[in-house]
Amino acid sequence: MANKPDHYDGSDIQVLEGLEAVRKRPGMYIGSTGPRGLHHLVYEVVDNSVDEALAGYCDEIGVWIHADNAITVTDNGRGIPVDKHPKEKIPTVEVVLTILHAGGKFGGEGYKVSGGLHGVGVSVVNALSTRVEVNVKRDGKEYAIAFDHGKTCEKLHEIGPAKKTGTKTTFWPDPEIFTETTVFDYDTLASRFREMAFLNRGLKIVLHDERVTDADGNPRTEVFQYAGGIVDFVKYLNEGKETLNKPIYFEAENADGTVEVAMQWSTSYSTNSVMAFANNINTHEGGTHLDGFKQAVTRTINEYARAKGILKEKDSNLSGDDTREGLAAIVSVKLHDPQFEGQTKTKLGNTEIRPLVQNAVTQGLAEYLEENPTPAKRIIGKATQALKAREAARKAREMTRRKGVLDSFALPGKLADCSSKEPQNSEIFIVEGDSAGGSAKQARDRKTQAILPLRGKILNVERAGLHRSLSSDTISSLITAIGTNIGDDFDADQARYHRIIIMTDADVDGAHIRCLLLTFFYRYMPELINRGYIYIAQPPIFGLKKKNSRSPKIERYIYDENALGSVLAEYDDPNKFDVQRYKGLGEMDPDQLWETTMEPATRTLLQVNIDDAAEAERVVSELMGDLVEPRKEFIQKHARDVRFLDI
Ligand code: 0RA
Repeated sequence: MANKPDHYDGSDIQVLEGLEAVRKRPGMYIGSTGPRGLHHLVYEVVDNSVDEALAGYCDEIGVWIHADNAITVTDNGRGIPVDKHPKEKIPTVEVVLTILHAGGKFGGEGYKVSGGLHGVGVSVVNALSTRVEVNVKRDGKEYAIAFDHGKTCEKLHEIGPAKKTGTKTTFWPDPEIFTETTVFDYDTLASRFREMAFLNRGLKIVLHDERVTDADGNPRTEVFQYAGGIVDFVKYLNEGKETLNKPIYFEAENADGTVEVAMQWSTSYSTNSVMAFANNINTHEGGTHLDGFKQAVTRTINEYARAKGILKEKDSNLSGDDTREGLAAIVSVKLHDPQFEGQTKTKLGNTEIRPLVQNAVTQGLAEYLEENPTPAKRIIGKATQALKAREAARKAREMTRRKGVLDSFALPGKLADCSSKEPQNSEIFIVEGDSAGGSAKQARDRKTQAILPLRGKILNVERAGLHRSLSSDTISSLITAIGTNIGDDFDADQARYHRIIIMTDADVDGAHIRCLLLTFFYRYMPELINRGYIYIAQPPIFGLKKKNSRSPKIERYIYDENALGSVLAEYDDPNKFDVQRYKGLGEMDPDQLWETTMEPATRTLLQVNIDDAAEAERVVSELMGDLVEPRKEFIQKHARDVRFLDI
């Protein structure tokens, strides 16, 4: 971190307001009270330790998920100050935990590089927890303080001597706030810490899950630490892919901030593996740093290709998409006063950072290409191939358009459209198989629900590439039904439905088709995922029917594979039921399908999001990409639940 403040004590802490407001409107501070908001609590606490690490005072952070779903975060930093706060007249650690916005903002000196999505501080975690305990080791002593629903319940007191320094925070999220769930998801936390460790070279984060123990009773433990930083990040993104060059890395710094870039091309067709971060926050919506990066890559590659005569005078320029096909890249900037804009506040607005990124990339990439002619040739070859494929695909599209296939006036014949023409009120069920499609057509609310049955498997777009995918019947009917088009012509505002619901059987084939569909959306319509338009239907797995009853009535449906036992245990006499296992949607009659899966008032839908785009991208290609070994391995590992997006 630049400009380390040489003096810092309690008086620097800016005191703003109390915690009642946080409990009244938690969503304003942590985004939601759903699972995302719950996990933000952890990030908020960990971010403070990361800042301590980035300031150079801490090199290890520990996180424990306890069996009762409490979380402990430890670090070996300087310890939160315990001296009396000059204005508040209470220990600084108590100010930090009880007064909103009392973070360590160093009044413009240096920059707080992490700071959760909202950068709200640990007092928010305190406000939203039934209990928080903080232990501080400093000045040869260990101190403890505790809070109940945000209020100090045990004043700061000394509990013994201490040789080292550091901070330990334990919190119990309040189930009255997090009404949906207080259960932490290991994978969600692990991905975030992995990302943090990639973005901050050398930083060590150790995650322990005490809910899962081995034969000796040791909790599941994973260490995230990468000596290569973002270079290791792009290697990770490209795992299982055939790469064209060793990762390229460069960094630059000026008064506005720092930029680090790592990039590596592979033979993949993906153009959305470029990830941009600002102060460790994933800027999903892009911004000035990403714009600068893209411009620099496009220009530098075109200039090189022209200079070497690979692009002739008469040839048209390579487009940005051409130069980025198969590119995995991380652009990470750190700046003093990040301006986050956009719908989800994940778009960087600072204009001063654009030239810094642009110059660094132009210089770094041009130098790399000059000095490494062999991989340079492969990279240019890949881009020119992409250009040819793009032109071929455009011709194919024009042909099919002429034939009326991709024409929005000619909707696919198999589509049973809804009567509503308002996308906000319209949804489409993409249904596996004609027979389930038939049931769904009978069951649906024709006003708002459209049905598109898919026959058999859809083409694997990851392996096929755009050109071949477009000539597939299933893919083109999907594109036409949705209405957005793809590629250069893609326009999310043309989506004919704002809920696109994948409805497949609860078996391995169903899971496979779901994967293929998600790959398709991820590759060609990622904006629809970002907008939250893509969902997965949840058909029941079991039905309980009264024994010997002649009525086909199902007493109870069960949606969770693991819940059968516990549901049966709720009944005095579970033997009075026949348990039916639904292998396919086709086994339900239209009424049952409506009641269990389609009726908006009672169904559950899983919303697909790209929160963890890195993992999604990686797994999609591991599962679907060119190399056979990783795919086999993955399918063996995840044979039961082929679930790969954060849903
Ligand atoms: C401000 C000043 C000092 C330490 C910290 C903040 C600090 C905060 C957290 C939160 C979690 N872990 C932390 N570790 C340190 C120390 C100032 C000094 O020693 O002079």
